[in-house]
Amino acid sequence: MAIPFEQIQKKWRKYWEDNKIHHLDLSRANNKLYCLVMFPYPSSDKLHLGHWFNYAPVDTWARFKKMNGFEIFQPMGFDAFGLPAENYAVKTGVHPQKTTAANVAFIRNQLKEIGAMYDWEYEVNTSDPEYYKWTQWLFLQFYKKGLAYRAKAAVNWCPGCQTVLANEQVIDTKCERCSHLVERKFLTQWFLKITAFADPLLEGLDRIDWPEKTKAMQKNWIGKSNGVEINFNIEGPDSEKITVFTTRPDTLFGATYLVLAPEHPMIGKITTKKQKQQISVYIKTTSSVSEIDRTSTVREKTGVFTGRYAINPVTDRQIPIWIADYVLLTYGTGAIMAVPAHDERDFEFAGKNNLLIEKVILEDGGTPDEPLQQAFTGEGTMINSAKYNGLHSSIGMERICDDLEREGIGKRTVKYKFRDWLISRQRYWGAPIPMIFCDHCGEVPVPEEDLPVLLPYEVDFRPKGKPPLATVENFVKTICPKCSKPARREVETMDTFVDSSWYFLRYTSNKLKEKPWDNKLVNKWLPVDQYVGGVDHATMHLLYARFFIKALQGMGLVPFDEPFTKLIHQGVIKGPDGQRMSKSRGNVVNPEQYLEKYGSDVFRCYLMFGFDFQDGGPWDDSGIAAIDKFINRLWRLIEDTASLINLQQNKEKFLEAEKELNRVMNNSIKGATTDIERFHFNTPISRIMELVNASYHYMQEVKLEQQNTLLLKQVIQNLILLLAPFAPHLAEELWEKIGEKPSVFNVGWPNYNPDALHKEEITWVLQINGKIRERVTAPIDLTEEQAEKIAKSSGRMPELLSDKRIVKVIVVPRKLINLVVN
Ligand code: ANZ
Ligand code: ZN
Repeated sequence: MAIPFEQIQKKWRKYWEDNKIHHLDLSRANNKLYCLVMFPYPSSDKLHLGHWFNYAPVDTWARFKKMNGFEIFQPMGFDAFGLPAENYAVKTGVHPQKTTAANVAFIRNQLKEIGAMYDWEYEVNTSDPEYYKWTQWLFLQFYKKGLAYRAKAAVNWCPGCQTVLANEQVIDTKCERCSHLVERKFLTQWFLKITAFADPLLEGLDRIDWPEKTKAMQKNWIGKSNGVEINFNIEGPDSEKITVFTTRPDTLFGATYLVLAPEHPMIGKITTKKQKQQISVYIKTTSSVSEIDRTSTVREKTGVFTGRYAINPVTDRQIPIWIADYVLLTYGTGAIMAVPAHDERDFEFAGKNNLLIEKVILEDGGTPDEPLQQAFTGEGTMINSAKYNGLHSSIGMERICDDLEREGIGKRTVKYKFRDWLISRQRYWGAPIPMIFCDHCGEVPVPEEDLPVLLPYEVDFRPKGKPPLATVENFVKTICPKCSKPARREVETMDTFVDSSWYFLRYTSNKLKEKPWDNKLVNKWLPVDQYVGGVDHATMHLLYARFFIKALQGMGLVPFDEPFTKLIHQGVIKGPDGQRMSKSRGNVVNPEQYLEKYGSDVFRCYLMFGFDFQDGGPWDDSGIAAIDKFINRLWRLIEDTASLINLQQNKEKFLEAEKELNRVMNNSIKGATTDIERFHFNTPISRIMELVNASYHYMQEVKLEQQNTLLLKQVIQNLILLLAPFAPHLAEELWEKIGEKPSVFNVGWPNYNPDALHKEEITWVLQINGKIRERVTAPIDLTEEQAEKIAKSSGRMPELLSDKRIVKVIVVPRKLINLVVN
C-alpha cells in the first residue's frame, strides 16, 4: 500500500502549528543558532526548484542542529519591493501592492509545504510600512553621519519609454521594451558612502568563515591598488598640469603619451582649435558606451589626439596627449601615462596610432634591442631609465617614488575600484527616500517622528519622463520641517538592496513599534551563525549588508561588525539540457508535478540525494522513483516491526548477525552526523539505506522468534531519528507508529558507540589441502584476496608453503581458509 503522504503532511503541519512546535521565544532561548536563508523575492506566485533546493536542505541542516541541542532561529520573510511588480503594473495596470500581496500569500503556503520549521511569528515583508519606516530611519542615520549624500551620476535613459532603466533592462545598449538606443543622462542622485569602509570591508574578510572564492570576489570588487599620482606639466603658456594614477612608476621612462578619459574636465581647456571638431565627435560617440564595454579587453581601442603635449618629468621629452574611452573618468584620476611597451592596452593603442614604444623593463634573459611582439607586463631589470638602469624593477619602483615625492612631482596613494553605492531609483515600488527640498533651507531630512514617508497608493505608473512619484501632487507638495514654507519631497525611491541590508536584524524584532530592533535580542542572536544563499549575491547583497553592519557599529547601533559568521552557497540546478533554467529555453522543471506524485518528503530526500548541495547540476529525475521505493521499503520495515519491537525480551549477548547489525547502525549514525554537519546530504541518505538493508538482512537471517527485539527497537528508532531532518512529516508519523510520543524533533540526535564500529574478529582455521595447520584471529568478513594473504603469512604457514605452489584458495565464510597446493 502506498504511503498516504498527503494525509500525513496535513496532519503533522497542523500538529506543529497547534502545538507551536517551531515557535521560539527569542528572549528565553539558550544555546542559540541563527540559521538564515536569503529571503525570496515574491515576483511570481510560485516557488521554483531553486527555492526548494535552497530551503529544503538548509531546513534539514537546521533540524539536525536542533536535534543536537541548539535552539534554532530560522525565520522567513519577503524581499517585496522591486522592479518586476512595477513592470507588471505598467503592462497590466494591476497595482504592485496587489500583485505582491497575492504572491506573498501563495508563496507563504508553498513554503509551508516544504515542511520547514520556520517560525512565522517573525515574518518580515520589506514593503510593509512598518518595515520601510525603519529603512527610512536608517537612511536618516546614515545621512546624519555624512554617509548618505547627493551627487551627479549617469542613469540609463530610454528616449522611447521616457524613463530611466535599470542596468538589467538594458540589453545590448538597447531598451528591453522598445529597443530604442539607451542614452546616458546625468541626474543628481543619492549615494551611500560604502567606500569609506573599504579597508574594514577588506580586513573583516579574514575573520569570517566564508567560501574563499566569495571572499576573493569581494576583494576584487573593492579593488585596492597601491600606486602613485604623478604630475605632468602641459606644454604651453598656461602652466596647467595633468595628474595621472599609475601602479607602475618603475615604467615612467617608457611613458610616451598621456590619455585622458573622454569626460575629463581638462579636455575643453587643452584641445587645440584644429582638433576640436574631431574631439567633440569622439566624445559624443563614446557617451552611449557602457563602462563594461569600455573596459572590455577584446573591444578595439579608439581615441583622438588633443593637439597638445605634456612633458615626461624624468625624460623631459614632449609626449602627446590623447583622449580614449579605455580610460575611465571614475577610476584613479581619470588620466593615465601610457607605457605601450609594458601595458597591453597601451601597446595595442600605440600600434594603431603610430605612437612611440620604448622598452624600459627587460625580462630575465631578454635582449634590449629586440623589438617587442607584445607588451611585457612582468617585473625585470630597468633599462633606458638613466640612473635607475640595472636595478630590479621592484626596487627601482620604490626609488622612483621616493625621488618623485622628494621633488614634489608625485605622491604615493591608494585607490579603490569600487564606487559609492548609488541607491536612487526613479521608480515607484520602493521605499521613498525621506528627504525634503526647500528653496530656503535646501536639503532637509524628514523628522524621525514623521516616518514613515508613506508610499502613495494612487499613482500613474505609465512612463512620463519623470519618476512616477513626481506625478503625485499631494505627495510632492509638503512643507519644510525647518521653516514651514512650501517645499517638495524627494520623489526617488531606494534600491531594494537597501531593504535587504538589514532584514536579518529586523527578524528578531519584527513587531516592535518604537525602534527598528530590540538591542537585547540583537545582541543575543546576532551575528547570523549560518547564512545560506546563491553565489550570485557574492558582491552586491553580501557586501552591502557587511557595509551596513560596519556603519551601524560605528554609530553604536550594533555591537558587532560582521553580520554573517559562516556562509555557504547552494549550487544551481540546471535544466535537463544542462542550461540555466529559463522560460524562453523551455527547460524549466516544476516542483509541483513531483510534489503531487511523491509528496514533499520524498522530494526533499531526492533533492538532497541526487545533487550535491554546493554543486547542483543538471536536473535528472531518473533517481526519484528509486528514492520513493527506498522510502517505501523503510516504511514497510517499520510497519512490519512496529508490533514486534515492543515485546519485552532480554538477550545477554549479541549473536554474530546482531553484532553486524549493531555495527552498521553505529556506522550510519557516525557517517550521517559528520556529513550533515558539513552540508553533505547525499552520503547520510546512503547511510540510512545501508541500515535499512542491514535490518532486512538480519531479519531474513535470524528466525523470527530468535530475533533480538531490543536491538531491533534501537535500530528502528535510530532509523527514524536519522530520517527525521530529511523527511520531517514521515518521521513524525513513523515515530508515532512505533508508539513514541511526538514530536520526534524533541528527541535528541542519536549517539554512536565508537567501540561498535570495528568489524568483529573471529578465529579462522587455516588448512593446507584440507588439513588443519594453523589458527589465526582476523576480521569476520574477508575478501578472497585478504583471506589468501592471511593464510599465506600467518604462523608456520610460510614455512609449510615454501616449496609449494598454490593452485586454489577455498574460503568457508567466517570459518576456514583452505589452500590447495601441489
Ligand atoms: C602606467 C602603467 C604602466 C600602468 C604599465 C600599467 C602597466 P589597477 O591595478 O587596476 O589599479 N589606469 C589608471 N587609471 C585608469 C583609468 N581611469 N582607466 C583605465 N586605466 C587606468 O591598474 C592601475 C593601472 O591602470 C595604472 O597603471 C594605469 O596604467 C591604468 F606597464 O600606469 B598604469
Ligand atoms: Zn525651509
